[in-house]
Amino acid sequence: PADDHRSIALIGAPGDVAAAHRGASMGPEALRVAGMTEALAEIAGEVVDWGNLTGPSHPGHAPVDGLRHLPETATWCRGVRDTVGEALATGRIPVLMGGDHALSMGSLAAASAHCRAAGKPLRVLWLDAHADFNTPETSVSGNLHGMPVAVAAGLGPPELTGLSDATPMVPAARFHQIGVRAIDRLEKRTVAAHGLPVADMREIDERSIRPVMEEALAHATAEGAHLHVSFDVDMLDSSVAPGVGTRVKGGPTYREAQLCMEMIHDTGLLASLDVVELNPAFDVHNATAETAVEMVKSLFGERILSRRPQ
Ligand code: B3U
Ligand code: MN
Ligand code: MN
Repeated sequence: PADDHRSIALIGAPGDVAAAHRGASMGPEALRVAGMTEALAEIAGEVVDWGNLTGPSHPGHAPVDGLRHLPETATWCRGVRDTVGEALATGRIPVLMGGDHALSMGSLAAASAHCRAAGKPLRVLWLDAHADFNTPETSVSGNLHGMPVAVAAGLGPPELTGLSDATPMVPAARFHQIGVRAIDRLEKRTVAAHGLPVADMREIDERSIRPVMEEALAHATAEGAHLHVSFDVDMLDSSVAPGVGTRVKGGPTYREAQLCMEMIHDTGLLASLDVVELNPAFDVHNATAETAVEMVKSLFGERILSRRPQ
């Protein structure tokens, strides 16, 4: 299955209303400048760039009831949900280029609706330095890009949990998080209370990346699931990926992250993808965007050398 060439829809979502720092809105263009379209065309076959969605710009408001820019975030997410849904309905692999990570609530709403209609199990691989499992009660910042996993799991304001007809759109147990090393104090309690499957950096240090990834992917493989990958670029060690709003030390190296991507490709199950939180305002000569494109190439099957199945 690893070699079937499904057509890809590239979807730009230049929204940064849910992030701590402005600038993720420049992400889609920086990824295009770094060669995203050409790379996918070369490796994966047919790619159509659907251009950019539009939505509210960053209002610069303070949080209201523990949430900053809730109506603006919901507007962006509805646009993402509908467009990602259209790509899935027409048999394409949607590649969402953010934008901040709150936009993934839109792609998860779409993936979950698609899977329910098709009777397919959904698994989500969340590659991130953060667990993004805050709620208005636990968040220190009020920023919604720290909350998308909680919202998908049914925790959060109805304006967002209601993006999907089904609540929760994705139960906590159907996530696998890789690379996590920054969780807020109260957020940790929610992660534990809901049994969110997190492979934190200590686990990766102790066991190494390959067995951790094998375990995370085993469930999806056993089920023949629709695998949604949500790639927050800040998952990468901050020395490799400075161009993000919240840099965190101690993440996977370039090679460890490449192995993650290669192993995901080998399952043949990748069915939808987010590339989010790239912030060109913090980048150095677009190097983080280029690194993100190199990761996406491996996700879609680029190999150093071809090899026999292991
Ligand atoms: N957990 C913090 C920081 C954060 C989460 N996601 C990002 N930063 N990119 C928060 O604000 O919720
Ligand atoms: Mn994130
Ligand atoms: Mn993050």
